Amino acid sequence: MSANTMSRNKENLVNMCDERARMLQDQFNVSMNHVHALAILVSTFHHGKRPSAIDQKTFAEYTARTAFERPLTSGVAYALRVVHSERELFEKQHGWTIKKMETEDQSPVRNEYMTERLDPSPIQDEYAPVIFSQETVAHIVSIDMMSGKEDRENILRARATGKGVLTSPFKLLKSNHLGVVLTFAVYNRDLPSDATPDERIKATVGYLGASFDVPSLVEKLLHQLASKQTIVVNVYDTTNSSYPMRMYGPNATDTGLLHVSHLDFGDPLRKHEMHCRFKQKL
Ligand code: WA2
Repeated sequence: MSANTMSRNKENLVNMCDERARMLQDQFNVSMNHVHALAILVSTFHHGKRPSAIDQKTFAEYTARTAFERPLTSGVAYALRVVHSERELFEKQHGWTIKKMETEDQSPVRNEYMTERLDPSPIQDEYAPVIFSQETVAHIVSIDMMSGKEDRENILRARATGKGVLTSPFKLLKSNHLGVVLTFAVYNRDLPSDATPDERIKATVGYLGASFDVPSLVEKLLHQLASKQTIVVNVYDTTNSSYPMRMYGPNATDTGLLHVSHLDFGDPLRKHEMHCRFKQKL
């Protein structure tokens, strides 16, 4: 192969990869902005009105009709902050008990009655039971999101920072592949941007979260583009550079030329990259 052809191939790979990375990042950013707007909606119409103007039915209808605004998400939900002293009254008012999240190894084959068969959450200082959900993630209603490691870390970081935060990739409930969860805290008042973490934690009333089913949604996005036959795309969480986690794409096969495009999903604590290769050795 001439040096000329090789540099043309390299240039092609760089362009295709950067274009895909930019598309994915843009769609992620758009989705994130709309999840943020949902957090403000809940703050305004659930916590800001007496009686609340939002119930499960309203939330389900509104989130279904605006799903097109959050192209990479598989569902959104709202978890309320409940301290232990309020648990009994909360459970009586809702007519269900706060459930513990089940990890994969504890989970036999589940059906639509899943949450009714989950164990009640053991006693904790506070809980984050899901009270509203988009229909697509109805299976998480009544589950204490603080009882799942990744969700809990997200909740604690979201409320202390006031920013949208991301988990590392993990297997979402009732899903067969890896995804990530995005969380925004909801506060009981409009906090100034320089509020301290302590002020934020005290003012927290709940958590608006979205799940990103990465493999199926990235697949859908890349499918809209030509050249699927030409290049292999992988997406990695490279937060821990010694242990990159593959979020999307096949187990990498080495076909020579590789290009890495940077991805920014808006959470400075997490690092992501897109890796592109030619399918055939050129
Ligand atoms: N949403 C959907 N599937 C999940 C999940 C989740 N978390 N966690 C595990 N599988 C209500 O941050 C608050 C959503 C959590 C928000």
